[in-house]
Amino acid sequence: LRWLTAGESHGPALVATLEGLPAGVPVTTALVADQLARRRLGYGRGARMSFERDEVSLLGGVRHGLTLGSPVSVMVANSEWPKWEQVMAADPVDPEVLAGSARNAPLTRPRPGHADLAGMQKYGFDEARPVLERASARETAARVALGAIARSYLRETVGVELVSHVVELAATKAPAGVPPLPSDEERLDADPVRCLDAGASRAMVEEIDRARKDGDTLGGVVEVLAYGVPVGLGSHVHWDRRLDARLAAALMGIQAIKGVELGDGFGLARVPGSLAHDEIVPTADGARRLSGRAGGTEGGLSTGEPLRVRAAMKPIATVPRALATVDVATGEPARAHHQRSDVCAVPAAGIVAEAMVALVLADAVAEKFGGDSVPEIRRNARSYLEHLRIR
Ligand code: EPS
Repeated sequence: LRWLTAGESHGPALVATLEGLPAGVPVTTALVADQLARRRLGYGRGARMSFERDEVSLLGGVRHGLTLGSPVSVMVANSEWPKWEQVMAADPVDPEVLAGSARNAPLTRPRPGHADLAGMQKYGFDEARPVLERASARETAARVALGAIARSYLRETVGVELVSHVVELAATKAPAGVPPLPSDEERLDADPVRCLDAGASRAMVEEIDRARKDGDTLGGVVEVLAYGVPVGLGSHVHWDRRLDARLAAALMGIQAIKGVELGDGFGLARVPGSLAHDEIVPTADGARRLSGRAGGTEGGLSTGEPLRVRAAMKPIATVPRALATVDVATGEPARAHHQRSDVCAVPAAGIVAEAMVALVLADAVAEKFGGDSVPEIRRNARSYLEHLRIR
């Protein structure tokens, strides 16, 4: 599979294209819109989430609710566009009109932690607008749209189901327990911070309230689980074919993600080998692991056990209590620009992480089982699993 997104935060729309899907994957506007609505959930988002709508159109590759095998193209329109029509116009705009626009005021005080400064330096801009428009996490709407399609592909072909939850928010940690199942999705989405532990959820909401009052922002950790992943996705034979490496790159590619763990991740570095690995036992269903510390991959291959990955999001860089910076117009010390921001987008990051994991798994399934139609991929997957030499 190949996929690309384009579009700026305050442009007319985001667009995304996914190429390499077989024919016969169920895809509808509602299926994509449902996932986009999930991404807007979560306590701590800013004003924009409440008044902006994601308007989805499927532009190609789908007919009567099923993919055709041709590239699938999705557009997510910004209902905010009319306010930005001049500032973000693709074609030249009368400089006098722009000069009179408060929205177009040059952003010369780059935010620490954002792409602003390095982006201006690299691309030769004298203000941050041309950088922040694309660096913005608004772009994750396009990925979630593609992730919705990847999820449908995974469900139809090999029966993989995904779920995510928030495991840490700032200093609050949900107690370690049994990880959620896909059937918990509704309950998770109904929780303000997408955390199943009621006590931890309350404490997380309190943290967000406190940060809002203090003019601050918060990060956290999300976990994505995938159930039904067949053994043998990815490979040990080359670094860039390792499934864990591909997952890590995909998750690290989400705005504001600063760390990724597979399974117990960094925790495994702190315990002896006898406590770090998942012991294997024979069962009536074949060889099974007694625990899930590895997170469902060994040597870069999926093991057939549930996949478990975590991503750590830093606090949002648009801090209301603005941080020290340099005004690039004057070279003088200044406070970073700030208009409005989310206090915390960790619950939304879980939905984006699900989408990225779905895209990586869909790609690995397409590579392993080939096929141009859903029935062909199903046959290929069934045949592989029925003929495994070792169960
Ligand atoms: C974002 C900043 C905010 C968020 C935006 C991402 O936008 P604005 O600066 O216009 O208030 O609302 O997120 C979305 C619009 C979205 O759909 O997720 C940022 O700086 O990344």
